[in-house]
Order: sequence, then structure tokens, then C-alpha cells
Amino acid sequence: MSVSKMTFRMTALTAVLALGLAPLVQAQDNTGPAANPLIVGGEPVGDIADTPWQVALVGGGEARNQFCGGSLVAPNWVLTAAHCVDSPLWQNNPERLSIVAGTLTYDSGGELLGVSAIHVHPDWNASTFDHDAALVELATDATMGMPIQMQSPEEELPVGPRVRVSGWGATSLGGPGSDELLFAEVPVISNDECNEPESYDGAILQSMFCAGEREGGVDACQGDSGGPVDTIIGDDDRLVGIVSWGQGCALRLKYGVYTRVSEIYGWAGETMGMMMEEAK
Ligand code: 4AZ
Repeated sequence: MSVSKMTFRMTALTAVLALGLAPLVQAQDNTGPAANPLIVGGEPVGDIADTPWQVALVGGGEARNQFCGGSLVAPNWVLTAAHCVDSPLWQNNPERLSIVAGTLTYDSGGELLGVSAIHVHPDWNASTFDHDAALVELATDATMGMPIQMQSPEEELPVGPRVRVSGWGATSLGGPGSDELLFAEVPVISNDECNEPESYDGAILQSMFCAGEREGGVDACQGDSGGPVDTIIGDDDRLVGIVSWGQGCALRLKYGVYTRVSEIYGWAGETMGMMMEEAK
């Protein structure tokens, strides 16, 4: 009994080490960054055209201090996590927040866009992280990058296939962010499985979904929050998730937790439509 359990544990540890380090180091060629290439278990996005909706949320104006990710969902709208922007600092002073679009390196290139308003989901709950979504309205249209369509409630997010998550977040828990945009591909987990006692024990609500490897090793981490989870539905790219939370990063059975975009789709459409009406 204990022998098989021990073998299992060792296998898990080996898997984490192998997934986290070996393949990625080997995958690097001389043109890549010399730095550790991990998101946690990810690899560099080769071209911003591969994920053109990815933006960085930055403070400090020209200094571009990145603290969260986001996705262009229209030329002048960015979808992000509520927990990224739900503070008096930002909401009362949207002009202190800026968006960087159209670059793999948030601190150079692309374009820096001003923010005119922040709309937090009305059902956002900072205790449970229910409905962790916010829309950032840009002062001017993005001219770089490209919006992605949000997953509608009519479109299903299948359990099992991999989705792509990207960001400039930490490459290990408590570690520094990445200068280069990284991505990882992780399988979608059912809410039932993610609510098992050894995972999140009931904390996964209808507005969330989980993705990750059972044994860990690949995950989003601090600073990736607000950023995109996308996949192909039918023939097209769809934004299916927003990086939201998780216990640690890349830990066994502690999957990454994402806002389920189909659950906030109606609110997003209403909010953007309403503002467009007002602008007329
Ligand atoms: C964070 O703090 C965070 N492992 C984002 C994602 C995950 C954990 C923490 C998922 O922004």
C-alpha cells in the first residue's frame, strides 16, 4: 500500500520537475530570451499576431508598471478581472490606469492607451470572487492589436480539451514577472471535479471554470490576472476565460480558476451597447 503511494508521489514530483523545466529549456533556441522561459510551465508567444487581443494593464504612465492582463473585446474596450481594477485608486481615477496593446514586451513597443471609465460587474463579490470581470473603456480606439469575440452562452466550453492562457505574470509563486509574453495550454476541468475536497471543496461557482494539469506544473500565476484564456470554437478564436485566482501556482490538484466568459457575456454586451448609445 505505502509502496504504491510513494511511487505515485515520486511520479508526481518528477512530472512537475519535468514539465516545469526540462522541455522548455530544450525548446529554447539562441534567439529566445536568456532568462527563465516559464509562465509556470509555459513558453514565449512567438508573435503578437498569435494573441493580438492581449493587453497589459499598467500604472505609472510612461513608466508602464504592469500589474494585470486584459483582452481587447472591441477597439475601445478591454475585458479584465474585477479584482484588478476594483479599488478606489483606479475607479475614482481611471486616467491613472493605462493599457498597452500590440506588443509582446509590455514595457516597450505597441501603444499606450488612456482609460476613460471602468465598469465592474455588478455581481462581483470580492470574498468569493464570483463574477470576477470588469470592462475598461479606452479614451481612444486601439490601432494596434485586434479584438477577440467573447464566448456566448450558446457556445459550449468542452471539458477535456486544452485552452490557451497568456500573460506577463510570475514564472513561479512569489517570483518576478516575465518581460516577454508567455503562454501555456491547459486542459479544462469540470466544475464538479474542481469542487472535490482535495481541490477547491465547493468554492468553484457557476461563473468560474478550472483548467490545469492534475499533477500541476503548468499554470497562470500572479500578474497574469485579468488576462485571456482563449480557444477555437467552431472555426474561430473565442475568449472563454479571464485569469482570476487559484491556490498558489501550478500545484497538484490546485487548478487555475478562470471567470467563465459565457456567464458575463450578457452584462458585457449591455454595458458596451449602453455606452455606445450614450456616445451617439
Ligand atoms: C494572482 O494572484 C493569481 N494559479 C492568478 C492566477 C492564479 C493564482 C494567482 C492561478 O493573480
